[in-house]
Amino acid sequence: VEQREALYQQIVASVVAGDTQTARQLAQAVVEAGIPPREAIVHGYTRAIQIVGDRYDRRECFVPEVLVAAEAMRAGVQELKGYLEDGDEVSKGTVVIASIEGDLHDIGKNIVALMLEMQGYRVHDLGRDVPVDRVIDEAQAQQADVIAVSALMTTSMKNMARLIERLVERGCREQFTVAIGGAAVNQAYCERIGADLFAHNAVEAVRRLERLLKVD
Ligand code: B12
Repeated sequence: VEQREALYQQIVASVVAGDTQTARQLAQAVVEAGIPPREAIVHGYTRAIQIVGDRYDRRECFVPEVLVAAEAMRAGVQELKGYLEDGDEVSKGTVVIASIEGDLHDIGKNIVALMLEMQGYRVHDLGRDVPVDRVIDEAQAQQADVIAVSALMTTSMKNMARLIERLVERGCREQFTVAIGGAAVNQAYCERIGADLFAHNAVEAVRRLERLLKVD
């Protein structure tokens, strides 16, 4: 247990430092030590990016640091993904996720996608700047339970309202739980446009979704 915690701390340090090579090597160390990849992702890689995000919010670091940390996280997680056993676990539901039309920011969206995947959801990531109607097309094609969209700009957040409108116009609003997030939006906006869920961060997103889907 101590060995694991020590390894997690090394992972956190490597990601925070944006040291991609070490982050990748430590993923190999995880595999060799027989530690479940899922655990290392949650307690190492995603914990690290959370720390970097918090630092950014407190203005203790800048965009380049966030970007290299995200890259280091991606490298480590990529390495571990091959070892995730995708067996017996029943999916908790299918999520179609995207950065909304007009928005190229995807670091936060990627973290949310990763966390949901780690928690047992089937996640279809459509990428960034995804047209509203394409999001809906994919959600229908995948028979998704949840549509999750991210917006970091006041210009692109409007397309979340359009997404809801289009769902209503296309007669399929009731088929999906719509989750929104990203620094541009908040709970009040969520309620105003008639989305189902807002969360400040990826951990809260998972928790709230869990609660919401259970009630349904
Ligand atoms: C990094 C960054 C970039 C990078 C993006 C790289 C990438 N691959 O994503 C680059 C340099 C490319 C970039 C470009 C631009 N950017 Co920029 N960028 C940022 C910055 C500094 C950080 C964003 C970030 O990654 N944060 C870290 C992540 C982890 O946090 P997060 O995204 O909020 O995600 C968390 C939560 O919000 C939540 N969450 C996120 N998504 C979702 C989804 C769901 C469903 C849920 C439940 C939760 C959830 O969980 C996440 C994890 O905890 C912000 C500043 C800021 N305060 O946000 C500006 C910012 C968002 N950018 C801004 C702007 C203006 C731009 C540009 C237009 C700049 C330009 N003139 O070219 C372009 C935009 C191009 C476009 N069309 O999108 C403005 C937006 C202003 C506004 N209010 O509209 C900001 C706020 C900076 C500022 N203060 O002016 N940017």
